[in-house]
Amino acid sequence: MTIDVTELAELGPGDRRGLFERDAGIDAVRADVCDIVDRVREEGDVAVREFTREFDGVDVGNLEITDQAERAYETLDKETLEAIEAAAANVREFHEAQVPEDWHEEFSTGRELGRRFRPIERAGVYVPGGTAAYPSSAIMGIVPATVAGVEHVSVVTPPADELNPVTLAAIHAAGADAVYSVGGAQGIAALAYGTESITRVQKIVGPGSKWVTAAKAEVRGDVEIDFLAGPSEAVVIADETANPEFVAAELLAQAEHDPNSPVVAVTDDTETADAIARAVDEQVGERERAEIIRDALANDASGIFHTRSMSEAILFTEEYAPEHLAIVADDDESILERIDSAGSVFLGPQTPIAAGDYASGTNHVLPTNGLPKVTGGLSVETFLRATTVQRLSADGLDELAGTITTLAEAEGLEAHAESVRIRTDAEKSNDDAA
Ligand code: HSO
Ligand code: ZN
Repeated sequence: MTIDVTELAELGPGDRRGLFERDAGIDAVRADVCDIVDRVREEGDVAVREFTREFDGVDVGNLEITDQAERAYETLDKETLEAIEAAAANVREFHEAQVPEDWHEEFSTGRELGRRFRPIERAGVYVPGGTAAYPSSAIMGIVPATVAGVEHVSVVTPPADELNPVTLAAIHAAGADAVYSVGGAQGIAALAYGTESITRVQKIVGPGSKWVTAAKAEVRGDVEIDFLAGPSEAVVIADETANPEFVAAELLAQAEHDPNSPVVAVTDDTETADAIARAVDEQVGERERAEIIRDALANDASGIFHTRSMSEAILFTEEYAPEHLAIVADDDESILERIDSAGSVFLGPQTPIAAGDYASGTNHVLPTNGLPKVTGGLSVETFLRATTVQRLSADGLDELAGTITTLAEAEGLEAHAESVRIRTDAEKSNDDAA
């Protein structure tokens, strides 16, 4: 069997750690990445070109390839172009529905408070290359930024002797303003600090290899980032109504991303567990990326687990906090009710995770490694900042004066207290004169 069924209750502490303490695997490359980032920061384009020669084996001419992306878009075959446009339209529609309205409200007499939302000015999107091409990630990173109203959206993507035309076309279709042929840690450093050819940005988003992720960790602080994401992961909660072949196909789909992609099925039904294991076994040999999938299935954080109850499966999932969660069970909504920690949830037998990966409209740039416990995925808000606004009337200030001056004096900040009193005293003498 490619993958065995494990009784969840019988897992030892070491196995549990393997499941729940996943990490982005960046520690091993951090020292090297630190050197790359420093050199790009100090030497700009020269260092970018040198690292590109060393790591990508490419002598880049112009780093900027914005025109090339436009040409790729114009010359792409009709079918692929229509798929890009259809996916981008759904992603745009879903993200437009997220745009928050500015608001203000009078909470008590003369105390008006509100929030307003404004886009950041310059965003950078990392579009991965590697063993698969990722035009979909271009859409997922760029579209929310444009919907938020970001004025300059720069993209970096790894160079190649022949750049992937679908990725380039998607970058253009999604609405990037500038595209640069630089990948890896050097791409992140260039966006973070700027070079002669690449303007620095205020926030960097998007998934990438462990070098990219380590570089994002390195530049964080000097520039905002979305979050540190590791390889794709999925948990499927199944009950006896689930089609085991569909469940197996879900596991294999996310497993093909990376040998370190953790994929899990958890079910309270013994027969379903066995049937999923058999289906995985049958399907894996038929997949083009079978080797990667086999490695992913052998991962410490992968498995097919049988639980004694659905509650046990739910508690497991909550602790796992997966990037993707598919719930294929009769009472999927009530199971969902009991789960707070997942990046993106897929309900019912006809909702493959691939729908969210490409085309339904939700974003596929999602937190992994348990990060769904503290953050959601990429959204319009990623590119907005909220400002609070307030106005008090004389009555409104009067109402608050005692509270403010008492606390200000408790802090030893007498001038703060005075900035209130100077107003309330003036009001009082006005009233007395009237
Ligand atoms: N599942 C990946 C996104 C992706 N899948 C891109 C296919 N292409 C990370 O959520
Ligand atoms: Zn995927």
